[in-house]
Amino acid sequence: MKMSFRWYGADDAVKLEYIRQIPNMKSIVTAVYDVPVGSVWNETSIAALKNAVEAAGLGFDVIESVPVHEDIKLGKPSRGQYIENYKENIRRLGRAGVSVICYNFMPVFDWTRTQLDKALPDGSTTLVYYKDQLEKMDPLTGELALPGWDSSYKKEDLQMLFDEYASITEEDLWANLSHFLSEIIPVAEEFGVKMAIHPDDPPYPIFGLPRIITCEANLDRFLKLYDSDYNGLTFCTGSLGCAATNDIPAMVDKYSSQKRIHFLHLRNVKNLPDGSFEESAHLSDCGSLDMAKVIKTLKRNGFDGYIRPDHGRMIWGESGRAGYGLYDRALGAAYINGLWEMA
Ligand SMILES: [Mn+2]
Repeated sequence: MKMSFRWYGADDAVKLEYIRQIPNMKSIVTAVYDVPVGSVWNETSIAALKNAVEAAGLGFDVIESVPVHEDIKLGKPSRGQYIENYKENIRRLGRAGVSVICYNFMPVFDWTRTQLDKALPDGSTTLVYYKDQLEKMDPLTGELALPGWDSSYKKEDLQMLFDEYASITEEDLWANLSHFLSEIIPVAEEFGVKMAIHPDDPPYPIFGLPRIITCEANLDRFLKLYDSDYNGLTFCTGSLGCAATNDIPAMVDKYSSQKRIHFLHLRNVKNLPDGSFEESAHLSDCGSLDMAKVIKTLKRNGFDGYIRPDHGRMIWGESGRAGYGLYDRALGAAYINGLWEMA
């Protein structure tokens, strides 16, 4: 496995120099943020990122994410141009040496939590999803905004998107995803870039919007949509693991033995009886997932892709981007290293 770490670019409070000091750190996971979703990324911006990362002694290998424009997910006639732009991004990133692109196919909202700074008994703070909090939230009134949302949406835009998705069934979403893959995977193959879809987080519909990358049956279906090594997974243990019906070690076993996992997000999650969950420290004992079993399985199956510690808590007085502080993610990396060495 190759250890990696997410970095948000030059204005990230977590410096590349610090990331490099984490033992066994090989690669940076990052993205270009200076153009709107759906646009072609500037080659100069890609080159600047690559230069910064490589100057710090780290690899420029994994992009998270190249976001998918809503018109592609909705299957609108305008998707053609957005798909062409997406292909051009794959070409440009492939030429820059990127080998894995993470993306997701979640309508409108990315990952969703109801609170970003829930205090735990040990004094750390973490991201949580409490069902009773969610029920009081209405994305269209905006009275209670969710933390992970794209705040660039205006209320009118959101209403329009919700209206458009009202007629989109899960089967429509599958068809639109299938079309997208049929267009982009041949380009990914040509340019040596492994596409790695991130599961939906949480892995079930919210606010009446369909979600399909959610469980083993659907991951099987996804991989069959386009049978190529270049059509693979970002296996996120925390996203899939907050549905108690997902057997995470068994799924890791299946998809890593099929060589369809190109990138992993490793984090633990503590599932509560009502379906709510709290992001916990990485250690198995702190949450609901058997992290040691996940690592043992990867090692047994000869996994040689990228792993990054996922969200961490805020500890030791650190402030900044929720989930993306240095300290707890570095502890996560150290823990993963330890499990790997022992496995
Ligand atoms: Mn993830």
